[in-house]
Amino acid sequence: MRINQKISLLLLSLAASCALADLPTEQAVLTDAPNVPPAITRDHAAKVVVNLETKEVVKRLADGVEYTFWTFGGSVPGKFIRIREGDEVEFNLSNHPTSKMPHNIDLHAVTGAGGGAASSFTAPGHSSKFSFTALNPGLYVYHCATAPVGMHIANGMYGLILVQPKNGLPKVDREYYVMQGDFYTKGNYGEPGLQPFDMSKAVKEDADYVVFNGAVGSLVGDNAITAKTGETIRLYVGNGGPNLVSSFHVIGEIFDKVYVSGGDLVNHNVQTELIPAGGSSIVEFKLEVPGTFIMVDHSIFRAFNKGALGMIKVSGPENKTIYSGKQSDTVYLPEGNAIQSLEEPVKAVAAKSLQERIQLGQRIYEQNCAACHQPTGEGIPNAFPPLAKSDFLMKDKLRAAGIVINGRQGTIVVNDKTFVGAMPAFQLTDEQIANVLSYVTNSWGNKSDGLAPEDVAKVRAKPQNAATE
Ligand code: HEC
Ligand SMILES: [Cu+2]
Repeated sequence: MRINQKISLLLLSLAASCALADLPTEQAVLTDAPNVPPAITRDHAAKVVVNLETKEVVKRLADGVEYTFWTFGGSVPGKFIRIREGDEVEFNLSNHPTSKMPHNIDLHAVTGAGGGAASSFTAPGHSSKFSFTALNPGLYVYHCATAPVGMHIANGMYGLILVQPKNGLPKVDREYYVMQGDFYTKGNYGEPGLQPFDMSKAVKEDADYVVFNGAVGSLVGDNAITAKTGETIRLYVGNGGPNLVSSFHVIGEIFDKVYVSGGDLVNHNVQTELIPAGGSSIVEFKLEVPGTFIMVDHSIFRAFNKGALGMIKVSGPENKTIYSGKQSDTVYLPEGNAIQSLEEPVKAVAAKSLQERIQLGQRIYEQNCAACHQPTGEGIPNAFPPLAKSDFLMKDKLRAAGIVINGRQGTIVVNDKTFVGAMPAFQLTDEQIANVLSYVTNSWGNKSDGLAPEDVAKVRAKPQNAATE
């Protein structure tokens, strides 16, 4: 290299760094969900260096189910980045040498073509550098934008960057990072093993999993986020998609304050916040009472059947005025003293065999008895006696028919356990009672030759025989 070339290169690099020269430099603190970097307290802009690594990793998607996630920083969602409005960000994206794919990053916080995508395109084992100035405050999604874009996002390549407003955000007691995403696997929900990505399900938007923070149960049980009564918490909520919009809701709480779409429009008293794919929201609420508060996507099958369920465990003293808890549970018997079956009496088809009786009896059981004695016949300790392997039931089936016809209250001993309660009388036909008792005396380990309607008719003729023992 000739000497004048060297000098001109030196001048060039001096000119390039000149704009940043008067700003102090600092390293960005990055965190994994559900943690959020500490609030930025400085009152001036800085040059902030962000080092982020893309990495392809096999991790748990659900119990027994693994998935090859493509990540920003080793987990889904990607690292939370926190900067301040006006900061100049030097962004270094490194793609781990073991990656099979090139990756890049499109930060929605960037003003500039592609949000950084073209400038950050990085092959495995390479690093790219670009810079931007954070002009707009707000909570922004970032994601990979390498073709096929949908596939990179579907594999988990998204995260949040908070551009803290110049004047900061009001102080709260705790901040957490929650990000929803939908996943598409060859096997259906829960099918075990290492599940490959399913492109055709993704195109059809037919998600097998909809989860918070990259896996079913990542915010449940011991992994729940926590707080104490009297505290105010702030959730930075993002939605990576790739396809589905989130109806974000916390059961038993109301968002006192919402920064709509992660911007500076503040809404109050919100039950469910709509978070678009590639969008965000900041929600805040004070915790007045203890308990476990469930976070869901209120497109509710996603919560209970696809994984979009998390928990906030709040400890502290009760406040019975704000929420009493259950105050009583009494027997409710409208219109006289017997339960009118909602089912039409079976008139036409009478069961012919014990097998048919058991079959018909099952539906009667589920509609009339299961609420107390439980679908499994096990009852509830100290409240409802078991029918499964009940010595009391199996000793005398006719007595049981009397209990269904007339009800029963007082003390009863079943399998050496004492129960004190009341069972209402049922307005069921002889046929229905014969069927339901044929079912319960032939289920869950019980065995008998069942009851016929004539047996029940005989008991009915002698109404008070089973009311008390
Ligand atoms: C509202 C709750 C409730 C419902 C509904 C109910 N039971 Fe009961 N059942 C009880 C209680 C409570 C007792 C114990 C009563 C006592 O303490 O004397 C009992 C006792 C019994 C017993 C005797 C105890 C045993 O475990 O063997 C039988 C048999 C029985 N129920 C069958 C039925 C059948 C069949 C139905 C549906 C037609 C039914 N019950 C619906 C609450 C209920
Ligand atoms: Cu990518």
